[in-house]
Amino acid sequence: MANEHAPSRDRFPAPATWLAGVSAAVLGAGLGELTAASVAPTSSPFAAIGGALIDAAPSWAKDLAIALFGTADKIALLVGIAAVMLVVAAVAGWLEVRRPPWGAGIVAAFGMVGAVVAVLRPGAEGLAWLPSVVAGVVGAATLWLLARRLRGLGLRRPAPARERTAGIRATAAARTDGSSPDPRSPVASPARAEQRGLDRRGFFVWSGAALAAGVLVAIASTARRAGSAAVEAVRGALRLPSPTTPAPPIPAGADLGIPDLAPVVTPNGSFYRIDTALVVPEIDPADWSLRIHGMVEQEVTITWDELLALPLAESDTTLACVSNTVGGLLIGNARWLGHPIRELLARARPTEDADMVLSRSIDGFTASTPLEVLTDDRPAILAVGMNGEPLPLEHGFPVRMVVPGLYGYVSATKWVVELEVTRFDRAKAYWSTRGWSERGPIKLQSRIDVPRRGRRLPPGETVIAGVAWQQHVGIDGVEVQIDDGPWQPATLATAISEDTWVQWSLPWTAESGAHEIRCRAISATGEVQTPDPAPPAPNGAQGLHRIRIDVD
Ligand SMILES: Nc1nc2c(c(=O)[nH]1)N[C@H]1C(S)=C(S)[C@@H](COP(=O)(O)O)O[C@H]1N2
Ligand SMILES: [Mo]
Repeated sequence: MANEHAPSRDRFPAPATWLAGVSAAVLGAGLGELTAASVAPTSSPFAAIGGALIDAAPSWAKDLAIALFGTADKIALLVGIAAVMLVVAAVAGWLEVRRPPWGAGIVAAFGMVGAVVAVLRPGAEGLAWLPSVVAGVVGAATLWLLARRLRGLGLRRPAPARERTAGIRATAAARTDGSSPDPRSPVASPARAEQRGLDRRGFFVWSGAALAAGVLVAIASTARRAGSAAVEAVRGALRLPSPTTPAPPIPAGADLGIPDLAPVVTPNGSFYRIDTALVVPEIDPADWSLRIHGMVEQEVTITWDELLALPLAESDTTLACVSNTVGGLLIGNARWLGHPIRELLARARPTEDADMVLSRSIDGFTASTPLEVLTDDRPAILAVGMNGEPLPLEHGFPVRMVVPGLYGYVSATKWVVELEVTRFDRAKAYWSTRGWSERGPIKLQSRIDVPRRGRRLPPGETVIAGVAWQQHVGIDGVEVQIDDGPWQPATLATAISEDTWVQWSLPWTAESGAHEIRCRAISATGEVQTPDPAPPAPNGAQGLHRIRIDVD
């Protein structure tokens, strides 16, 4: 190497220290993921810290994440955490070389914080602390070794005496064979130089190996998790009983079959998913039970087998997320199979003064649903089936709530394990403590799906079409306005029920030029959708959906 005999001060490239930090952290994180995959799936260092961040995030941050990344918000969060981790790791590497043992200390401290956070997560496994401890210990030890190698290369800037003494003391205390010469002494002989070249290569080989091993182990453990999804296998083998009360077939005229128009029944694979769970809870139905307690005369606990033995009814209900913006896609319609919550509450006999049911999922999420909504005649159910199959894992397997008329955050608890009968003035649900309205009836809304926004159209005969909804109220009409023209009534498709959205369409002779199209719904009670815009927080977006279209 050309500069082998140059003064040593510049031979110590900062990137080498960063590499030491990053390699050590990646190896630690990889082994942490492996440990998690083996003993505590929801407690990987990433999942624990990410989950805590999601819970700690203010609601504007949640809005922003959903606005920016939609249903990819969780991936964005994990990428963000990884990026921060890499920066911290690089800094730790730099520190460990210059001020041992601060760098290794930082890595170890990160692991310990991860362990504490993991243990405190709702639904944490017994060994929740282990993956983060493994990550911290492996990361710190690896960094200590790599940094010692780097320092051993004598590549350090000549340090002020005080710091140097401290460094020597730390190294001396750590070294086991006192025989090796102080490697930081200035190098003069060619043999020594050659030796240093080897050492330097050794450093890069070891760092690279740690980095590669960490990445490989992380990938392998993710694959292992997916491959070992025992609950997915249980779900696959499951045959749900046929409904005691089947729903009538979807009416022939319910789906207009227009390309690009949302199908009236949303396939499970394209059903929107919104929740706070970084790792989807895996509940074996055999271990599932639901406890109804609180302001009741009789506590009730029901197991999976008991639930399946009860009468199961099919119902069509459109779920909508309160974070859905005007024109947004966080809404879907499915045929659910389940048992009325009303019946189970009747067994528990809520006391006179109760007015709310706080449902809780296995991962600690809660929703506050008015007691009256769960006891009136609507199909508010404990659902086990979705579009003819057991609930997909990410939609709440094995049991979730489905309640027509309310946004999901106050009604649609997935992986539900507890119903606490209580009062609105005594308990607050997950999103209500974060600034969202404690009650969330769905607002009257409509959306234009066709023509697709931003698409160029040839002039001539075409069709405008979309969906409209106000669950448990129903839709009586949709009107469309093109540019400054009059509001024209669209034709409604046959509604499945008042609990579902309905498709609508209007023929249109498109003329060349730019056009703006707006729509508004009219509810079964005669309410006309308001043009006054409002953002999703705190109780649902409102305003008119409008699209701009260029006709050639
Ligand atoms: N356990 C749990 N259930 C939950 C949530 C959650 O974060 N955790 N989110 C709710 C919200 S905000 C919505 S909109 C619906 C979405 O249901 P889906 O993902 O099946 O579409 O689930 C609800 N149930
Ligand atoms: Mo939601």
